[in-house]
Amino acid sequence: MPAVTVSELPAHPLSRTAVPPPPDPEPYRVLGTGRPDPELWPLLYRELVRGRRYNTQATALTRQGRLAVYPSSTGQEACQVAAGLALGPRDWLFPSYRDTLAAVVRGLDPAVALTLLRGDWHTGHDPRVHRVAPLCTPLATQLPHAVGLAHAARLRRDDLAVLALVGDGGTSEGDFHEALNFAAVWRAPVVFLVQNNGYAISVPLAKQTAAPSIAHKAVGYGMPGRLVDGNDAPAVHDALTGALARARAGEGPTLIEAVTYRLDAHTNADDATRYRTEAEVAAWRARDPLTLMERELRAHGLLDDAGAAEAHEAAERTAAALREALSGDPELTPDDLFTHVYAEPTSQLREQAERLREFS
Ligand SMILES: Cc1ncc(C[n+]2csc(CCOP(=O)(O)OP(=O)(O)O)c2C)c(N)n1
Ligand SMILES: [Mg+2]
Repeated sequence: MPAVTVSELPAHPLSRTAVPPPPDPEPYRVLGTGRPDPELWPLLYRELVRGRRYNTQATALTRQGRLAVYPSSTGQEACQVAAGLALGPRDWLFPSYRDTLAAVVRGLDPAVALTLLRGDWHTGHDPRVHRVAPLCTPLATQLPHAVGLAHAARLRRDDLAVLALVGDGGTSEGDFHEALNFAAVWRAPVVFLVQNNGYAISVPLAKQTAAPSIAHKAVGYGMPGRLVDGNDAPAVHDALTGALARARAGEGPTLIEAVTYRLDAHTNADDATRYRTEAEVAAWRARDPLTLMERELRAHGLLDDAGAAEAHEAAERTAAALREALSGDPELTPDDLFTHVYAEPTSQLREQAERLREFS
């Protein structure tokens, strides 16, 4: 039999119709490009100010023993605020442990949003009412859940989009691959926002991936990849709004990489001076998302001292309400550890519950 070369064989059918465009060569920016939005920008600014205050207050509450742990999004507020505001009322948010602020901007009560981080076993809110999934600590596991919900919505012809948040470190998890692959094949209405803050605790991005950018990974899955300045709130908002509209229109998923920086340590339990220099932090502090937004608003005459003072007063009210809500000890029942594990507790669980009761 004559040898047949691979190119002579009938091609395997592929589901994609078009090769996705290459990702943005440089992070997409709106600030500094002379396109002010007098409605959106002041709103973004007020939420950025409130968000920063929320972060500092929650961190302070960990020092006072009122909160078990707080992974701060200080420095990443542009991503958080843009995520919370870009969603439509029917859309869903799937946050990670660092995305409390996005959930608050989406409408969750600021104190309720901290329920898990206070050490409770439940989220404190009903995900179906708020369309906010529980904050997810196991890295990237929120992504297949987000895709599942998005795919189910599409099958039901439910007109919504899902926004799933993940960190740069989370992109190395198998769940990231499975979620993006499934979403692209089935054109699930989902947007993946990677907040690339340069580190997974102490592990720098260079040790995480050899890809030219995280956005480039999109191409291999057959979806568009966007690279965005993650400290430019209008740019992140714009990229998200476009990708969510695309998802709702049945055009499939998008991967967005937002380049940002966590100005605080990984959590209150981490010492960031052990793995990054003061000079590096100072360089990013100079690109603080709040300062960038405020400078630009003032330059376009969209903010004056009175407006800034008003934003800070509103932020103080949020902080005061948070302090008040967390001023007492939560009422926790140790037995709750076992209550919802299985419909029928196993003999081992019953034994463990018994032992715990002896200690408490
Ligand atoms: C499956 C899993 N492995 C390891 C951890 C421990 N862990 C918690 S946060 C973290 C770093 C994650 O970094 P990144 O995804 O970049 O998010 P960031 O904390 O920077 O927002 C790790 C390894 C975890 N929570 N889940
Ligand atoms: Mg990170």
